[in-house]
Amino acid sequence: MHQAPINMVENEETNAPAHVAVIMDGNGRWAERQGKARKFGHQEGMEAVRRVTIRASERGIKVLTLYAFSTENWKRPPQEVHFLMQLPIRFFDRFVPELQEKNVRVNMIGFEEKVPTSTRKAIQKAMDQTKDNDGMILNFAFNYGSRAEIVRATQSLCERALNGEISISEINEEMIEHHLLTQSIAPYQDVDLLIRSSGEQRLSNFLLWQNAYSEFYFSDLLWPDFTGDVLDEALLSYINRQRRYGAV
Ligand code: V07
Repeated sequence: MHQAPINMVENEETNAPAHVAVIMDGNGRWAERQGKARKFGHQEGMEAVRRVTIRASERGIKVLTLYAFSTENWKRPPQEVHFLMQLPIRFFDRFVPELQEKNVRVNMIGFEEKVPTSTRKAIQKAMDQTKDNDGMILNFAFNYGSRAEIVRATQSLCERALNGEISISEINEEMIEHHLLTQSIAPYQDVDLLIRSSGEQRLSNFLLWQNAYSEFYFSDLLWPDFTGDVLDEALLSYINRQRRYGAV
């Protein structure tokens, strides 16, 4: 079932999602199916990132969060981890001009500590270069893990309480939210639409707090086969669900 593309930018009444988050799954499997090494899947996955980023920005999405590397991915073979760590560098070498052209701002959420300096520098450079863009935020979840994020927020709040800056009974949802990594994409911390590719239907420690009220869209396509039109289908599905709620 293929639905016609939509143009939500021109229609402010459609309740388009502000924050779309994507778990980009299936790169390794895509490569294996073609009898190629996993890194070819990752490389093709990067092209899908480009396609989806452009379409999302054309659709007026405010934040597109992409789950690129989870804290669990360190368990993969060292050479694959090494290859994955190079991908942000390659990504920005190729796509920063296009991101500028589309007025996209780059952001990152994740734990930078273990990320190699060269990778960190490339990400920081891209963030600096695009900091004045006021279009869509392209937010990479890189070395991200949601439980670790919540642990860190808890530690910060406990520290503030011990220092007497806040009282324990004062801690509320807003205060916790303020200490999560997604504070950098305020006021769009909450995910509206979560997409996962390759037929898996799990959250995998991704934005646990922020997905509390999101709609889920699952696609059987492997991530390197994902296109702008598939994103449109997901957006349309989201809008139709919103319409149905609205009708009740
Ligand atoms: C990665 C390509 C897309 C599919 C998922 C796995 C492979 C882009 C990035 C990236 C990350 C941070 C950043 C800029 C770009 C990336 C990893 C893997 C680890 F600031 N694609 N991509 N990072 N793949």
